[in-house]
Amino acid sequence: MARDESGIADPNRPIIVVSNRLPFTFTQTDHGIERAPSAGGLITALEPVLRKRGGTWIGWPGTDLPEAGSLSTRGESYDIAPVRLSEEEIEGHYRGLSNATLWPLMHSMVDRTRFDSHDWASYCVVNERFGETAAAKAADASFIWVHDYQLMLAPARIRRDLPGTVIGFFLHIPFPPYDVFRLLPWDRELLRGMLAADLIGFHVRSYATNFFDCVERSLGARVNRTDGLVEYGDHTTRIGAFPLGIDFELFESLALDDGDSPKNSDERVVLGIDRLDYTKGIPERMLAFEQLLEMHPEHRGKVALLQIAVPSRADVAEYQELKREIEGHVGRINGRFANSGWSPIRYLYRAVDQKRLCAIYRDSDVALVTPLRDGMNLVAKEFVACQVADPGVLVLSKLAGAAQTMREALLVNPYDIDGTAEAIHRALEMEEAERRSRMVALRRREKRDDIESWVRTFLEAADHERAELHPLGDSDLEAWLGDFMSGYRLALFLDYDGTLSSLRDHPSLATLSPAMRAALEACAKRDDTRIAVVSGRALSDVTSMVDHPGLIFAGNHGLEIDGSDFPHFIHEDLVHYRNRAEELARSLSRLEVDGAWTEAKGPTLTYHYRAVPTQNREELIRDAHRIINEAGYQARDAHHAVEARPPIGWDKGRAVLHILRSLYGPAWSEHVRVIYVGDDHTDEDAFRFLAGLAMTFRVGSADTPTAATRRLPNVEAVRTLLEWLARRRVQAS
Ligand code: ADQ
Repeated sequence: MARDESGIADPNRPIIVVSNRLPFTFTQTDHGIERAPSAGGLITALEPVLRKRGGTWIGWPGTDLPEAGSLSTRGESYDIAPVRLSEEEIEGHYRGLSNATLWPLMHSMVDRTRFDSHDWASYCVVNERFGETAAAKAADASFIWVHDYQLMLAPARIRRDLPGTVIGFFLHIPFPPYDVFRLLPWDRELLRGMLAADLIGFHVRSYATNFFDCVERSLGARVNRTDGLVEYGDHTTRIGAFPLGIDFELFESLALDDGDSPKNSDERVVLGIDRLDYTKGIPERMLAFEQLLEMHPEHRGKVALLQIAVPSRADVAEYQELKREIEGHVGRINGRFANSGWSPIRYLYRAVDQKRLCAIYRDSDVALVTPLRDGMNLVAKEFVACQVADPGVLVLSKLAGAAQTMREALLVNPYDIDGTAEAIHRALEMEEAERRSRMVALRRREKRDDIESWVRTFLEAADHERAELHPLGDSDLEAWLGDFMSGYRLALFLDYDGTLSSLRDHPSLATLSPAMRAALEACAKRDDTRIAVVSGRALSDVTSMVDHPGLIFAGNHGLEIDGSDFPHFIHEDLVHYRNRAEELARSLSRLEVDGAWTEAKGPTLTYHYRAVPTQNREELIRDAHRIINEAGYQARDAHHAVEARPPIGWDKGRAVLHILRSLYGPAWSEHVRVIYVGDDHTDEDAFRFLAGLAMTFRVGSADTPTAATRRLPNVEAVRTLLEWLARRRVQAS
């Protein structure tokens, strides 16, 4: 159902765009700050949208300007909000992680990919800044649209400040298969960063499919591929394919203008236009053209390859090397075939203005768009829009996103040099009737699916109630746990607060719901199942809250354990720390202001500040940490609380191991399957300890990382899990 009050898709509504680059590159000159349009597909696509609708574009101005903070829009119908980056950040975030890691990896060019943890640190800092700036500049906006691979963590940062704002994310480059994406040491972080958005768009379905595989297999998220939904923790994200289009009418009208023609007399032109980038397959294209002249000498003297490459990332060594390689091919091929009146390759290393570009598209006989991998590729679409007279032929790489829809093009494998040469030959020989039929179909589609239609479709998809996946059900649990548990007994470990009971203002209010109690009892009745409740509460407290005789209870994060048929355990340092905790409680009592209070739990204690007004919390939390640390305890943050724990290397992980060994002996892992469910970071000790040994679930929000195998959205999902476990077939005793 559309959200009336947000009206995100309203064409008169300004939009907020966040992308790495602003649409203009600014440079400091002797005459002040000068600006030039930025190059590249993202800008070509979005600039006209902002120009028509108005709004704000948040991005890096392309250089570190002393006055960058005061850049004005100067005559544009939208605002510009610059994000400043230091030279070191440009190196780490932009040249490093964005362009030396993500760019090649996302294009499945693994051998070119560099992994450097300093770059990653810089990427995190810069994404933090972009997110912070966007949240501040667009605090009142109902919708923020983040773009591309340089900002994959930004949605999560914006979400922290603006929990209710609709966040969209669009990836302009491919999303690679799971086996490639997981090579990245920070794959999970990036996936989590993106999943904070409400809507994630890719160019084509296969990228969305790869994304589903990654979030499912690397994060353990729950997915519904048919409806395009991913549930991770308590947040659900819509996923969709939104093939980007161009401003068809603009390109068509520029082509209809009488512009300069690149033609020399009746020479036929095969055209290549690209940013100078190794993904675009420019050397391979030249080799294919050379092969054409080799295999079909009738084209010699009659056909030329016009290659126009716009400089890109020219300060990066790899791009300089590519430039030299291309120049080498041009020299060699021209040297080999040229005669006094004809050169086979004309090569221009520069940007061309849009009007001239359109005339070149219009007057070319063949467009050779042969990237080795490309998210979409707008050049193919621009060429089609400009075929207003005698239509040319589009030869298009199968490995460009554009090939998924532009099926009337001659599709080629750019790595197959002979095959591409044959396709060029076929294009040059194609009869007018066939050329026309193919071009009519291509043009009709691009005219219909133009940039406006793309924006509208994306915004309409964003303009929905927050998505929700169907509740966790038997089929999910069967898929996750069926094989894992089959034939084994079960040891089930459950945290209490936030896992078995919802979090409340005061611990005494967090009681078990009747349905949860019934599910727990049904599991506890089974001969093949042992259940331990592992809590930060004092042992007596958690025992009385659950009040079930058949269970094992671990209190104080496992310092004290007791239960039916279980040898009572008390950690050897417990008495010592029980005495010291009284002293600590006295020191903390002076922080018991504004409703804050200290819960004494024997050897540990918890300082609760849930009732304290938000603006007064920071200082109290800092002081609580200090006092706890000075008393020789470890301070750890919990849900609206700071916990003080004895520094004795004992935690929920150790407690779980102790219980498993006591119940099943040292070879416990051969006899029993283990499931652990918890909701806060004290459970992370158990998740880490059990990694690879058990199925672990973290309950609740996904705003912090977890070592758990999977997440569950809420306490209701925990109940569903227990009900499923209670129903499963009885295993050997
Ligand atoms: P790019 O890799 O930049 O974009 P592409 O989609 O082809 O690739 O866009 C290039 C743009 O630059 C086109 O609009 C083209 O007209 C322009 N251009 C190229 N050479 C030029 C020249 N010499 N002079 C002037 N203009 C020139 C990224 C992804 C793509 C995706 C786009 C949009 O890599 O796969 O299609 O974003 O999402």
